[in-house]
Amino acid sequence: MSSTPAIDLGAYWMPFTANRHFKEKPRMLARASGMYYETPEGRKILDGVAGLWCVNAGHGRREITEAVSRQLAEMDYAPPFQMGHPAAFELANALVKIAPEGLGHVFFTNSGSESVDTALKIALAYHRVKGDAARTRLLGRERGYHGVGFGGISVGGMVANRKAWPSAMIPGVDHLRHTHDLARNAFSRGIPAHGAEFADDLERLVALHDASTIAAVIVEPIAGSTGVVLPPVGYLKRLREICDRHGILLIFDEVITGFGRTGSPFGAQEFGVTPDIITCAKGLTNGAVPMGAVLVSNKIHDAFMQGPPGAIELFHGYTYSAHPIACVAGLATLDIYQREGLLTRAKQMAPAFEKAVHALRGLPHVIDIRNYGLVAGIELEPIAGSPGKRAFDVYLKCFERGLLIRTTGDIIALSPALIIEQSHIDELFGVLSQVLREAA
Ligand code: PXG
Ligand code: PLP
Repeated sequence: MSSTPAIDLGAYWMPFTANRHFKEKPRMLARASGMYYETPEGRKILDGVAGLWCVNAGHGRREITEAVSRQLAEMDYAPPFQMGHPAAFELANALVKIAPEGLGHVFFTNSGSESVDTALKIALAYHRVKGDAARTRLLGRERGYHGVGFGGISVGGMVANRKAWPSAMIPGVDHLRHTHDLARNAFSRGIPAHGAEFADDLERLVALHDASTIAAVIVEPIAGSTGVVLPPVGYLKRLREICDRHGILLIFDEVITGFGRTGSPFGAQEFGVTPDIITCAKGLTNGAVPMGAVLVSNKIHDAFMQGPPGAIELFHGYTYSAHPIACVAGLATLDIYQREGLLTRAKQMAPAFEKAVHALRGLPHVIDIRNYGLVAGIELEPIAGSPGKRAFDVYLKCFERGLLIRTTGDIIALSPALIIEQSHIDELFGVLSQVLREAA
């Protein structure tokens, strides 16, 4: 058990963190294995959120480590523009195999944010190559999170991520209303019954802007970051129908719902709705190496392949697109998912997880509990005048007692690794219910 050597915490500007508060009393992690983190002092922390919704196969997977070290020794880097390396093609093929039918092509990025920017750019360019260049509007949804690029914050619907940059928003964006409806759907188990009609908000925007100006709609099948907002029964199907009626592309942002979180490889399959584009990241490499991907329909891809031979079809890409280290990490990860049946394991574990999370009903300040697959949201009544404080205090107390959760506003989000066993469920909800019981 080594203790932390004194580190100067000044230089590192931490992302999405209360830097000054953190640096007064830092929470450090040093090691990870399976369902647990360990602090530098050797304290075990049960990981209730798969890192940050990404370590779906659990921590410290040897197969990934070995694939990465092998690849580093063999070839550290290869330029992705006008050059290829085998693992890039292999990973694209492996992804297409688990993707919904018809999404036959893959563009690689390094994060969810880059996947979103890429997807939005492909959608705009698609209409242009089709001779429909007036379709320039992008539609997002209130309470959507699509990363932090300028494209992502523009279609995103979280005020804190938008308010500092009003003039930097990309033009022509509008938003559907969100689907959170506590009055009708509180304490739903699985998909909530009410709210398919929220999809008709797309018809309102079509009536306002005219379909001929709208390129694409982007939504998360389940909104994760804003506190686990589930799609009501029939909602996603209705969105798909309205998009089809008006020639609008449908993009599912599956950065969180991808790779087994819902009980299917992608939310698209779980909810029986096929979008034109899927963005993903996180679980693609089990969080071990940064990587994102954009899965694109054959229809869209093929439209780009009509130009003069020898011409570059899409002027877009990153220095680290299809980085060899990320590609082999992705291949090793998909292999683990397949071998261990993890892409559908959430279905098996969901009943026990659901039972445990709904047992928190009735604890102080709990105003809603919702769940699907291996994700759950627990909404607390905010303290008047201090939004977010109640949940953050729960977060701090849980960490002290050996449990890592995630909070957003006054909502607790849980998204454990898909390898979770009943004993971890018992431990997780044992700590959480105790902390909630003590909550002020
Ligand atoms: N889209 C969705 C749906 C996401 O959940 C991104 C895009 C951006 O991915 P990158 O890799 O650029 O972060 C995400 C990321 C949280 C939390 O608090 C969630 C995310 C990121 C950070 C925090 O729940 N999701
Ligand atoms: N800025 C400069 C000056 C660059 O040369 C590049 C890439 O060559 C970038 C930004 C983009 O970096 P990346 O491809 O890693 O996104």
